[in-house]
Amino acid sequence: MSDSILVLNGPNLNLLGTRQPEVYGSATLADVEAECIERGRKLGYEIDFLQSNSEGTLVDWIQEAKGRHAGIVLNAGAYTHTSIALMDAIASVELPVAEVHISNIHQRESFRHLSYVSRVAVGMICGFGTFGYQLALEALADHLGT
Ligand code: CA2
Repeated sequence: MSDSILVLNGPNLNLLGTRQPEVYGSATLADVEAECIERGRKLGYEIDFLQSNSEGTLVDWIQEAKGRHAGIVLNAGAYTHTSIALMDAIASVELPVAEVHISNIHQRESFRHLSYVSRVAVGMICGFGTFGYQLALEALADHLGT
């Protein structure tokens, strides 16, 4: 069993902390990465933290996670609501995925209410700001039995 968790971020999340703080808060993605590394250390997991704006790159990284990581924390950004390709990649990789969203997607526009990722994730956390990444790591570590 690998002792590392992949934290994967989708499109536009590189902009965290620079715009729309009323929706996404003021923490930058680098801040979130540092918090994940620290939380992972406490839980006994190394953290690989990645972001891409490209759907294909995210699919590649999910496929490559097999054998390298014990599980994935995934904020797929807007691809959450559109990407059958990401859903299929998760379904085929046979690793537990904890879905996370900074905002409460169910309080927002109706097009954000559908998540293809939720169909194949173990569970989903949303609405707790960037602290949701810590909650997702805790939940995934518990799921993995540590
Ligand atoms: O709430 C979330 O975490 C989302 O996954 C964020 C996505 C959005 O499309 C999903 O519906 C919900 C958008 C990420 C964009 O991130 C930005 C951060 C700061 C400034 C601009 C965009």
